[in-house]
Amino acid sequence: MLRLPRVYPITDVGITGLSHAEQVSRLSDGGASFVQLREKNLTPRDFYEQAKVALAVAHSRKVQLIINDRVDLALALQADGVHLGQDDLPPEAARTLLGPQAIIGFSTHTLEQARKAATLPIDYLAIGPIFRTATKADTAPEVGLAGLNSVRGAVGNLPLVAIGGITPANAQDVIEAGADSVAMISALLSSRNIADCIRALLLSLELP
Ligand code: 3NM
Repeated sequence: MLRLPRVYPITDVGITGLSHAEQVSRLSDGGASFVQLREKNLTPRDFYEQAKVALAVAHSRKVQLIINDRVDLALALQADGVHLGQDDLPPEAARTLLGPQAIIGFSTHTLEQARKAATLPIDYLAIGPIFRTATKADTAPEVGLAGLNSVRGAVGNLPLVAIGGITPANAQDVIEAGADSVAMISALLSSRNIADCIRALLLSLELP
């Protein structure tokens, strides 16, 4: 079973003004061992080129790197895995293409979706948005801490990542409500020092 770090950082070029590779480098400086590359604006070709550099940085630092949405890029780059949304290639198809070793994560937004997802060939489930977020447009309604707790109960011991509106101030509550890991974009990437921010978070949320 996949053991995720307590903090699940996701890159965002718009927020940081930094390349994906530079973000991986700073996150790794702060102790990140797992990063998702998320890119919503570049062409597949440009994302491929940027992700290639980011992956070289990640693997030189023993950081696992997964690609948001794009199974083709994950496959072409030999990334560690892919994170899929409800409208991406189905997880079963991604598993067939990427093989048994790849990490496959899957986003859900309701208890019902989470229940269904628990039977799929995935390594972890994401549920969100937990709180209101400005980072992603058109999100589903907020799940809240009580909703997160219900999802935890419904998916057994499948690794569970909470996402959406999570900050250093509420991360502990999110873990206590049942998340194994907290995904963070804006609260982490808009901090003055990304490495210091994730280092402090990892320390404060340490696994038992
Ligand atoms: N997915 P922030 S919410 C990428 O609900 C993403 O599935 C969500 O960014 C979902 O940490 C979200 O800045 C944005 O709130 C998370």
